[in-house]
Amino acid sequence: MTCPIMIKKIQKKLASQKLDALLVSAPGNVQYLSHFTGSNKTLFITKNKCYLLTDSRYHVRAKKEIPKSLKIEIIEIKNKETTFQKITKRTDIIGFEAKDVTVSRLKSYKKLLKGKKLQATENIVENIRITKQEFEIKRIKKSCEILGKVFRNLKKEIRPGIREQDLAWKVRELAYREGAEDIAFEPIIAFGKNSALPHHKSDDTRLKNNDLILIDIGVKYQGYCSDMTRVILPKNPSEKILKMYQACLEAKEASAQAIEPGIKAEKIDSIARKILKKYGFDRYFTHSLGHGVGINVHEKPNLSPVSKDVLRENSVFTIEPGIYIENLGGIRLEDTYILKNGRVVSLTNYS
Ligand SMILES: [Mn+2]
Repeated sequence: MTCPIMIKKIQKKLASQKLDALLVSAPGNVQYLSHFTGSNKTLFITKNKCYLLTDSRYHVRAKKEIPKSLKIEIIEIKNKETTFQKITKRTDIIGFEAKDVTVSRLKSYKKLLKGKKLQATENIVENIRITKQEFEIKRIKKSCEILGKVFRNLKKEIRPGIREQDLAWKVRELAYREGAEDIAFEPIIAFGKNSALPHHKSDDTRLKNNDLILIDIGVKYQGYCSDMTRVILPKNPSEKILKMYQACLEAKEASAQAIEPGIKAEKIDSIARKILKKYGFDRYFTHSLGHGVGINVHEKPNLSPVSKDVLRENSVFTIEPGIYIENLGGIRLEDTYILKNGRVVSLTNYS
């Protein structure tokens, strides 16, 4: 389960980016490399060493969670100046994660690392995370399995008059009951016209008889997320809603089928967009086709028109075409997929 090889991969990247060390601060990246789940954590990786910096609240927990085999030296910060002086002794050019470091943190890094050259980096760890390891795949599969159970039980709760927020709360309850450690994000439960907002905030809207129901939910299991969206159509849906559903389904299936290892994510996005265009709905598809899923519910690869990412063997990602028409309603169909043995398999295959 442990993987010193991942830290070695980062150390190799240091050389190619002309860095002596990298400060990893994005919580998902630190968790990925160290398995430490506490909230105060920074990794400092040099060409041959790796330190985890945390404070007195987390020191013991870090020792418990970080496998010895990773050879990460855990340092409890008592005095920032002396700690940073000690670990950066043999380094001159130090990379930091530009997408994570705030202006004020950069200011403090500059003060702490006086005399060193600080270099902005992007996606060093994120790009490695695109290819999932076996233990990660197991956890994601389990997370998706729990999500299926949550969805099945949630359907039993649906009845006229229930409020969106009642169902959203039920998702939490069912997730815990089925063995998830948490939900992966605030459940999106949208009735009727509310579904035209891609990320509607579940409110006190009550379910009426001929409402469609959009349910976008995800859970977390041992640190790993799942993500799925279903639309439950009313008994007598309008022609237009049926056509929207059909278009999303076709876009989702065609884009999933086109995936193979090494394909550009941007190309998959364009396949879905072309199908929606055929139906005349392309201008109502206002977000990306999908995103990677792992420690974060949104991570690389990004399946969008401007993405530079590539889908690889053992990538896990969503495909979620949507059509949103104000004052009418919205359809989004989403599954979490894995690219395994050259084939795309849905991990959330629940009807
Ligand atoms: Mn999603």
